[in-house]
Amino acid sequence: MISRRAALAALAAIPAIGLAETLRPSLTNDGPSLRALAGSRGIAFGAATANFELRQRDFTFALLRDCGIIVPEYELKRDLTEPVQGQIDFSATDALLDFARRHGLLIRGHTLVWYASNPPWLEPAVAAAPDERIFTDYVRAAMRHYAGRMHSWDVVNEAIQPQDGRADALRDSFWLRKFGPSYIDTAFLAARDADPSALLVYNDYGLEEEGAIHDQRRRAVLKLLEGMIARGVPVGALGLQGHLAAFTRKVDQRKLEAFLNEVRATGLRILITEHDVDDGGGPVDFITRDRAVADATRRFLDVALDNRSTMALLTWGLSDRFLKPESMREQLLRGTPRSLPLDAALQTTPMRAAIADALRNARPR
Ligand code: 9MR
Repeated sequence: MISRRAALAALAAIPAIGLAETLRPSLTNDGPSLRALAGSRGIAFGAATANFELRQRDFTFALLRDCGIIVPEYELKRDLTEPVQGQIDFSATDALLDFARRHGLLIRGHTLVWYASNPPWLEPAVAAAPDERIFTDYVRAAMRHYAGRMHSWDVVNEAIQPQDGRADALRDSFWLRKFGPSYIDTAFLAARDADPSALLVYNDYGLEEEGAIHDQRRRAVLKLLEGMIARGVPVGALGLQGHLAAFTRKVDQRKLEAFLNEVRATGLRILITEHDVDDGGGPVDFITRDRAVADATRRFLDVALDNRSTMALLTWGLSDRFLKPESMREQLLRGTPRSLPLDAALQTTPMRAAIADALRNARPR
């Protein structure tokens, strides 16, 4: 048996490997980083993240390799920033901003006025509010706190929902019920007041799919944006979330292209803000799933990055490591979902290769 002393001596004889080496995810044959590829085309590439993810050093290493921009996945939503009315706390996003500053990354703000992820006190407070200050004060507080430091802001999120049955397809949210359609303009005007140089974004989903409801979504979003521009409301960009599904839904390339051309014609910029691909409904075998996920990304980005108004691409998370399966049965059958550029072990996926190809094919802007 080898003595403890001999074992320690043998260990000591192993050449020291730098910390960075041991933490480095496998990079063999993956080519340039997505950040560099995107940058060479005048596009910012990045991902949503959270403070707890950045405490895992191997993940942080991978993020710093591929990302030039980050966005808080949930730490800048009102349920977390103002759990008690009047006590606003931006410290979680401050920490992300500090991380971004130290590493030379850009950071986006997500999101100010949304129907979801609000503290329980907000909805009754809105119903009882004498005026719009219940959201304009919040918008101003956030925008002033980060004035000059955010790449862009999702001011209003997901205000369209054709299923709610209104002629203008606006979502029947508690904001709309209290203040009427003008709450959207009011939020953008308050945002510009607080930080006149910020790029203000209207962010929504379901704009790339095939099907009648998605035709309605595209029409309604376009009408909303055109109306805002005509009224002098300072919207600067459309945020195209880009949540796709590999097996259950399909990108309509022709309609997406026509829609984005119309958005470009208004003079607005386009940001792909939350791209990921749901691999639900597919087979258990992950090679087939990975291929379908990458195909969906390719079909989407071939069109979305071809539009020269598209200036950023963010995925909704960088690694599958932090995704939760929908149920225990899913977990047992299929393991972790495979939806993002890096898998749970931080190995690159075919989706990352599809993103790299799409960036390579994009014309410089
Ligand atoms: O990914 C986000 C999840 O962690 C949060 O629990 C959830 C509610 O705040 O929001 C998710 O992100 C959503 C985003 O903010 C807006 N578009 C849809 C996203 C995915 O559901």
